[in-house]
Amino acid sequence: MITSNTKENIRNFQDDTEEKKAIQFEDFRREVLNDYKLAHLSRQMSLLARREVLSGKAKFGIFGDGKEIAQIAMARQFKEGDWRSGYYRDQTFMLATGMTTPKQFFAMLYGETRTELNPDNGGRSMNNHFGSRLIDPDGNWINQAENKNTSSDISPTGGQMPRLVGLALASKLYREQPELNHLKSFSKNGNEVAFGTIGDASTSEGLFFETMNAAAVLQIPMAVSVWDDGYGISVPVDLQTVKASISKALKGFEKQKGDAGGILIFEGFGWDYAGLCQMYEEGIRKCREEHVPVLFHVKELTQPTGHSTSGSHERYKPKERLEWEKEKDGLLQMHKWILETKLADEATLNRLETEAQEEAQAAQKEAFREIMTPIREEKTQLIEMIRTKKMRLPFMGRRTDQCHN
Ligand SMILES: Cc1ncc(C[n+]2csc(CCOP(=O)(O)OP(=O)(O)O)c2C)c(N)n1
Ligand SMILES: [Mg+2]
Repeated sequence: MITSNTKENIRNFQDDTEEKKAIQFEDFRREVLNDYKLAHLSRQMSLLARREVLSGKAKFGIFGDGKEIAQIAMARQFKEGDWRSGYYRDQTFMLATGMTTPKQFFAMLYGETRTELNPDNGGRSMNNHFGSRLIDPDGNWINQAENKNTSSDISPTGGQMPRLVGLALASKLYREQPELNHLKSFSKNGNEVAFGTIGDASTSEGLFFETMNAAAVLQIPMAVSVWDDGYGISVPVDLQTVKASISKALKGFEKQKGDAGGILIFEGFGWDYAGLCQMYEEGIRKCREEHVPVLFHVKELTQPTGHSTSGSHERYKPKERLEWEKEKDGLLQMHKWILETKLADEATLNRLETEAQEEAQAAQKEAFREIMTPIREEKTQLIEMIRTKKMRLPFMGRRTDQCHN
């Protein structure tokens, strides 16, 4: 089985037997190309969804474009029993872990209220606000140890943080308290990790610091990723975070040799697929096995379509920054890396991009058809009622065919 440790894998191929090497390489190549296609699928979903909002078919949209590669690397370490508490940028992670589908993403965008079509929030929250169902239709707990779980996103940024302490502390208690051993559907001996995500600007909130401090003291399996795209809407990071870097700001929290408390701090670049895969593998292994909290500071992320459908980042980002963002786009960088490492040729990558685009379009069309079908049926019924004058008008208390004018 190929692990996500991509740099190591490339090195290991050199020491193995020819046959094993060929099988391993093929598996590895397939995984990388699947990730590449998924990144493009998610990007196409963001682009299409923005168009849907701007053309009036949905009210508002906030998406995960620019954060695809890092989320795929994080998702590789997310296992059954784990929990996420994150925010509206995480669509790629949700797709990569199988916790949502492209069609559900569009159903959420359109505000679909039927939970079978929009299980994440049933139209009760904004788009890209995810959530797992925890109770089955009979009111029983769904087995959390066998499922991948996400707590419900909320719109106040930073609000997802404190609950991570509870989720991660639960795993510590399940591991340490024998009297909790029988609760098999909630934990597998406390081997779960609570994955958190937060934007660079939102780390300025008190909730973030309280969460990091509590986890550092309690030594619980909590892994927080900061998606650092250098902005909180129009506010650049140097006006928001001391030293313009949350990993520098948290240096005093860092666990040193011999320290009882503290967190591990990792830094990675949002466009470096291989480096991110390696970073998450190492960090999550320590977090899961040793119950030490981890901070992943993912820097140099981009935001190709801007903060949300309510604005245009071209109006506040300098020209140089916009150009830099194009160059550092994770999808473009991954494309270059695949060609450089000769994992695939240009034609293969182009084919995957086309397939991704077609899948996004099909999902969008189907979700729109599903939300519109009952609305159109109701409209037809209403027209029919008016036409046959059988409608009771509430303000008249009479049927339309009893009205004189
Ligand atoms: C408590 C709170 N304050 C303000 C807002 C409005 N708001 C929504 S997103 C956002 C910026 C967040 O920036 P960042 O944390 O860097 O995340 P990004 O969107 O860049 O990924 C703000 C200020 C909010 N939703 N909640
Ligand atoms: Mg930001």
